[in-house]
Amino acid sequence: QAAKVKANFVPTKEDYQKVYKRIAEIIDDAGDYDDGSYGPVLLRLAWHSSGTYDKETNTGGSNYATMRFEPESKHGANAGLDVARNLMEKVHEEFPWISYGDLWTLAGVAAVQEMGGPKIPWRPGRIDGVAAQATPDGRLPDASQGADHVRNIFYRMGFNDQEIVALIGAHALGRCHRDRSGYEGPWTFAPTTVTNDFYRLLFDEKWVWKNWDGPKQLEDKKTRSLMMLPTDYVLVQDKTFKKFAKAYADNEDLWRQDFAKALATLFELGVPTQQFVSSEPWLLPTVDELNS
Ligand code: CCH
Repeated sequence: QAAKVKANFVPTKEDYQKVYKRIAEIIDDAGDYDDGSYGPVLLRLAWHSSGTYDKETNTGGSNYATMRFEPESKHGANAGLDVARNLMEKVHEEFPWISYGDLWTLAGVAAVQEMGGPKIPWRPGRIDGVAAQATPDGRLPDASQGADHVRNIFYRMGFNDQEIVALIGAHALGRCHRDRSGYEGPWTFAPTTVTNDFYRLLFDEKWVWKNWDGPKQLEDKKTRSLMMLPTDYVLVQDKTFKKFAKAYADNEDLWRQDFAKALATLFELGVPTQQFVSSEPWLLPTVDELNS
């Protein structure tokens, strides 16, 4: 693969912007897939490639893109992310100089920004690693568990309670797939638009356990068309989590700011600072901004 990259080629910010633009086209070109956008599944790929980080051992995170290799690609939590990886493989064929860690996190940034979210500060510098750098199974959260588990997982990455609550608001986007996680359904009525609806619905709707043969999940009593995972529901059961969730339900701008900050941190987990090509992260323009 490296042979395809011209010797001495040093990509500029404009080159990364071209990759962003290509990703944005793919996000929109989803046809009948899910709700008509690849944005949510690309964001999930970026998160799962970063969320393996352990601050004690400084292992995992987005640096080496080890989800390319088995067994990490086969870890239960990553079921269905082959869809996102295959989409990004096509982009990589076109731009073979970009590392997979940069490509996947840039796709997460593009997904959020193109679906109407806040600007996510981002900069390149991740390098392709090898299978031996992959982390063991079990580093990503298990949706069937409670507040202690959620804290253990996210504290291990270095996040606090406020950041945990801000990050999980990403569940305004996308849906659960029976054949991937076992869970089923979307969290909001607008799963391809970045909103604080996840928090608003948590407070405004009455949530009841779904009566079915699948894993324990909640549904909204009124329409029975929306869902919450047990881990989502702890955000209104745990006192500290609830305080932040309420603040985000009441103030969308506050959430957008906190979400952008925490997501930028998440995407840089495990990347040695000296690897970044720029001392400050960039704010990349959206496709709409480029065209206007
Ligand atoms: Fe998530 N998430 N997530 N999640 N997630 C699922 C789907 C998405 C948990 C479990 C699940 C974050 C935190 C958590 C997205 C972004 C983020 C699914 C369904 C499960 C289960 C997968 C399927 O069936 O396809 C748990 C547990 C936690 C924390 O406790 C964080 C943090 C983020 C990003 C910042 C997105 C987006 C999706 C939708 C994917 C799609 O394909 O539509």
